Amino acid sequence: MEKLIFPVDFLWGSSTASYQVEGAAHEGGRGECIWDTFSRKPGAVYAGENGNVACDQYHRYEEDIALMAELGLKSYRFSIAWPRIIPAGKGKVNPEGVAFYRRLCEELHRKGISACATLYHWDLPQTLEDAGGWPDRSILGAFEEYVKVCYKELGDLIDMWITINEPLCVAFLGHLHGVHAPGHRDLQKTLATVHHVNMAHGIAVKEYRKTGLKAPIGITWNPTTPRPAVNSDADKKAAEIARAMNTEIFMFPVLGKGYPKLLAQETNYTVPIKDGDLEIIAQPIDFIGINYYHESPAAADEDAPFKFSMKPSWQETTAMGWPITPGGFERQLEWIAEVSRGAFGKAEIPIYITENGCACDDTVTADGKIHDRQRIEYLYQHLAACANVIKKGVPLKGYYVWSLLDNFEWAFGYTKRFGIIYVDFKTMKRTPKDSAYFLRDTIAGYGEL
Ligand code: IFM
Repeated sequence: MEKLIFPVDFLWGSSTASYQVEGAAHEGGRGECIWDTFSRKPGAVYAGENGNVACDQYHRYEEDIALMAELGLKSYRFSIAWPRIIPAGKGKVNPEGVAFYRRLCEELHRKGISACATLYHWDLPQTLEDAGGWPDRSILGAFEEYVKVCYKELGDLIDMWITINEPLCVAFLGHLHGVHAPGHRDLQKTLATVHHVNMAHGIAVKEYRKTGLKAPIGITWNPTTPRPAVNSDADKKAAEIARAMNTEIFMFPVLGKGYPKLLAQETNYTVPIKDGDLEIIAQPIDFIGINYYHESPAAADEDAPFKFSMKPSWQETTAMGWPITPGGFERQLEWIAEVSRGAFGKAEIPIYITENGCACDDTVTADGKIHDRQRIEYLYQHLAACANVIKKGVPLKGYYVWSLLDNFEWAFGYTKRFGIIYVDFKTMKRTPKDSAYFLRDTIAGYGEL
């Protein structure tokens, strides 16, 4: 198959998130977060598992960074745990938490790896949830306080900032479907969360610009851009509603286009906006982060709350049951380049893939290795999609694989392995899978199957 070719300055990285890898949940002065509470709820997480130990990166970050360096990775995307920095959500800053992230970044820099920090990847301090959480507008004051502390304490060490990871999951999985913390099933709370997460992003960027720090700042979305199941007007409309409801509702206000009209027209749903909010949300950003895993077909469905539902696909699936759809990745990236072109008066907004990868049923074979051929093929196909869209003019500047390590996959606990590095959760031994070496070779310019 054709060799993968990327621009010389293409940024290669790997991604993780605090609750999924750090562990040390009750160490270093960290406060409780909503995932600590949610994972104690019977039936919420597979086998009652939790992130108490996870990959123990809190103690093993040097080993993890050494592995990144061996693979030629140039950037590490991690998230800052709000309850490690401000354990009670508001008020007292925890110096031990700050010191941990400073040590992490310093070690990354020593190994020539840049630090890409996500400010919020779902571990909300429990005290703030108790005060109303994301559906309550008072969260915005607390978030502002938290991000200012991060900029002040870590600003000299962070090379790239991401405000929020996947607002869609925060709002819909956590507040409508109840499958993520805090586990609500409430439409009004969901719509309020949509708006407050968008506002939190805008506030984070606005405050960042006041600091004079120069590292780029952006947001990470996981856009749903489905294809219509059937080539009919009804299914084409369903695909548009799905995109409006799951993607444009987050992306368009940030890009200065306001909330998608289709939302109110087709569903009668609105978000709780106050005067001036849209201006706050639409702060100029320096890049767009995209997390892509798969594309599904959408069909009209009068019985569904938003009048669409997702239909089965024919493609081979990963261990998550997600179809492997690199074609959808290309379509999505072209669409994002198109809708973001000209935003904030800029000709184009750089795009980074901040997550892409797949879960496989990996096993260690007798030779001590992990021959994850399906992941290699998945990565090859999705990287080929990236290379193709770059040729077509999409301003794609980098790619972070999800994930560096097998880790705590939220409600699935430790049953879904997304890492390019295998983690034995009993011994914490790390073993690079074949896919890690495939990625190393691709970074070095030898990406071929
Ligand atoms: O593990 C998650 C991550 O936290 C957010 N994006 C999707 C990944 C795989 O489900």
